[in-house]
Amino acid sequence: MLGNSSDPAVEWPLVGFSQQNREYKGLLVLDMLRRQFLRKTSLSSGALLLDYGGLLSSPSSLTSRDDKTAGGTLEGTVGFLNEGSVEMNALFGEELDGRLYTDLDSISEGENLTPESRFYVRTRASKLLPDPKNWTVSVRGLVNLRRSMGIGELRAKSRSMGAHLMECAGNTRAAHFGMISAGTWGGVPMKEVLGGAKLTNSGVRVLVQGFDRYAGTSVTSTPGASWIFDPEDLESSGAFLATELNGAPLSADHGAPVRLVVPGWHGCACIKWVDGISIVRDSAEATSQMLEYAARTHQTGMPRLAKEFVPARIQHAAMPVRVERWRAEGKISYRVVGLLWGGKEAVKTLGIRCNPEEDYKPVEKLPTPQPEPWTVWSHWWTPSERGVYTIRLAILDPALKPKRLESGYYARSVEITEI
Ligand SMILES: Nc1nc2c(c(=O)[nH]1)N[C@H]1C(S)=C(S)[C@@H](COP(=O)(O)O)O[C@H]1N2
Ligand SMILES: [Mo]
Repeated sequence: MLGNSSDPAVEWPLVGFSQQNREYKGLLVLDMLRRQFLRKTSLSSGALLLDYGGLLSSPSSLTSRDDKTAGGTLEGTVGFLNEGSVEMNALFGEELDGRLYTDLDSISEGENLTPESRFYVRTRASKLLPDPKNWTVSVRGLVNLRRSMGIGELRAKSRSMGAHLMECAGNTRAAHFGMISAGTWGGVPMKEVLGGAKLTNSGVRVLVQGFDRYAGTSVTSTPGASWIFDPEDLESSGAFLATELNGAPLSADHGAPVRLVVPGWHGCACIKWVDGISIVRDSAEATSQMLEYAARTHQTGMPRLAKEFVPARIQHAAMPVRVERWRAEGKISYRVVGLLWGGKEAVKTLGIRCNPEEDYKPVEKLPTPQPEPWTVWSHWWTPSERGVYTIRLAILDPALKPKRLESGYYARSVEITEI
């Protein structure tokens, strides 16, 4: 069974990281303070009050202070219910069962990158990984295109490929949906790696394979990561082989010395430790990695051939990442902060509802234009009674029908005990 539950080791962490100055000290401090605060208090009344507004007053800080936040005090956050108790922002496990889940709960407006150390990991580097010094990526197959690029050449040709997010198609509630992260990448466009060969409309496909032999046996995953692409999709997505993440060489767990990044596609297509590219027949069979991820990338059934796969693009999606409890003039109100990502088109209206009996209302604060690679939104909410609420987002633009979002996949519940 390939449902999301088969991948308990979901993925994870984001923290204040301003793209302009590559600093995230303010955020980390805030994060630490907040954590200490949450640990020391049960968030009950009489608890020490932490004034986020004051802490966040520097211009580079995350939370923009609108009228309510300026006059009020942030008392704490309300945790999401039924999401499992996995460790966040920390590497654990080994090889195919190794993970790091990005903690999204401290993300704030204007924050658009995940520090490398908190960028989610789904599969850690193999203990058998060969020495990167002698790494080569060979290109071979049907067309007359035998070439190979050494890691030295790839590094020398690497340049900025922009900011892109990555999300595991198996991103799950059990890991607080922490298998999503965003970073700036450096690398070499696939087009160049393929020697500029004209592959589109030539009846071939491109198989990208990574090193996938492990010392141990996995309990969660099938080894053998490779994906077969329509050359057209590689070109239109701007796919590249990456050697750098956030301005530093890739770490082993993120695919060093070189990995594929397919902007806008799910992580399962972004093969790590790339060691071979093959030009294969149009009728090539889907790889085991493609089959493992078929359901999670919205395929119809389990297609036998690679060409029967629809592109594993990330559709529009949105979720709450934090529910803050504020007090202003003795009154309590809540602020829901969340992410919007995926899809190509800008979203005109993002709808939110905190209760299945209600209609969706437009999210109050949705930045326009929506920044790349993801957007942080916020919405004030005053529940009328105590109880459990399920917060769900919807894209209200009629032309957009993202399957996963509409299925309720990213809905998250909280219990409100104070009103
Ligand atoms: N060689 C190899 N590449 C791989 C995988 C793998 O198991 N082996 N996992 C894929 C999956 S399912 C995801 S979500 C992304 C995760 O990349 P990250 O760990 O750098 O976040 O890598 C992809 N690339
Ligand atoms: Mo994944």
